[in-house]
Amino acid sequence: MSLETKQREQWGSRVAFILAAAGSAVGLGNIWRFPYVVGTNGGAAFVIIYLFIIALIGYPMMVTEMAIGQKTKRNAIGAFRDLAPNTPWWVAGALGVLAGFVILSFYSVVAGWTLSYFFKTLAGDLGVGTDFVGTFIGHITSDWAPLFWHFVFMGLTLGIIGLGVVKGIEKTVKILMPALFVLLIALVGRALTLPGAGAGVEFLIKPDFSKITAQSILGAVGQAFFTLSLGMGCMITYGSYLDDKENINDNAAWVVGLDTAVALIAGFAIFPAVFALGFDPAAGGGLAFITLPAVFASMPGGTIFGAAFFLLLAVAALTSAISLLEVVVAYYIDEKGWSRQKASLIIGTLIFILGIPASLSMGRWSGFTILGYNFFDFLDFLQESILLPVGGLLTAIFAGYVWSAKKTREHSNINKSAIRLGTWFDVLIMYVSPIAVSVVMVTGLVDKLK
Ligand code: ILE
Repeated sequence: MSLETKQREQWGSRVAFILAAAGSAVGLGNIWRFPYVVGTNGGAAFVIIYLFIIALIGYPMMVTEMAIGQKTKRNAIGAFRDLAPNTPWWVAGALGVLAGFVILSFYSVVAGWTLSYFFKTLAGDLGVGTDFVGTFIGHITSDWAPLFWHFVFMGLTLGIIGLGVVKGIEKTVKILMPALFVLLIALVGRALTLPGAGAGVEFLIKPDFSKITAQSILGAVGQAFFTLSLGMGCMITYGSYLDDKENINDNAAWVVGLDTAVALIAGFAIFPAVFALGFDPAAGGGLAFITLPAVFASMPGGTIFGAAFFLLLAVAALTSAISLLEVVVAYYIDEKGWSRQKASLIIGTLIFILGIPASLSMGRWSGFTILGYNFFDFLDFLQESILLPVGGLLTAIFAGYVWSAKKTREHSNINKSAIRLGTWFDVLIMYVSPIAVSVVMVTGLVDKLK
């Protein structure tokens, strides 16, 4: 059914919107990526810089994307068309839709690993004496197992999106988000009571600024966009289902606050355990799949806590994946008049297909490279270095200069809210965000391509 015959869905309540948007933000980015980025960038000093970036760039960009969605009630591309008809600004939204498509294809592969690790841990396959590096490499380089779990994960994602905003997304996040918080708190409790956990806490709260390099600042900006689901159309799309009576400012603060809290709590669940058991905090992307299983294997109650951890990762990934698929599906529903079921099935299947070479590029197809990257890393490079920064930059310029900072601010200030946007918002959206994002993008690209 097209827009003319069917009313656009709306979130059932303010809490539903906050949980859905926080569900989008909180994902592999918080629990898998944040700890390892902190670990490889020296700990507390990086966390402090990251918090500044979240406040100065993350929050204003979150407000902006939600405001664009709420104001226009359109998908990411339609929203820009609506605010600036007959101009090429729709390209900013198109980058978001493309980012949603590309990110989900490899995000689902990683989410599949977490599902598989959940069952492996539960079955006791990751006990003391396991070769954790070998097991991980063996898993991701094999043909069928990762593809099977990628298939299962994409199936869940498209099933939920096929059900719709209220019956699918809202119902799912209302159950899974509270479950996620409970699991996370249980894990922190376990980690902090391990003997020797103090060193991990110290790593997160005692800054050593000599460890900060230009690269770590770039890393912090990239992490902020990824973790807050900015530049990928998610917050525009979710904002488009938000009633006009709802305020943006406080809701955006809740989402940014919850996302940041989960990342920090995940850090407090992981580093105390890593330090208590003498592992390397700078293990990189393998932290969650190599170091942590080793940690779990060597601690009392490890099977249960290990399984809980991977379940937590999978749940967080699912509430993010649905928001990425919704970005693309909403476009086909709004602009092409497709039914929700048709759009979910077709787009979900195409994303699954794009994920196949991403998964196989870890093993059988590792010889195939683009710009020196295997296919998985190429997709990651594409989103991190091009799609998100260019999309984010265009969105900031659009809000600051085309729709105008004043109008963006006035729209966000319409309803009663505890936080009021003042001219400080104009400065952040017109100067701070675009300049910071441009510098990060150019420096990052020069560094990567040299
Ligand atoms: N924000 C989420 C995360 O941190 C997803 C990023 C949507 C692609 O994992």
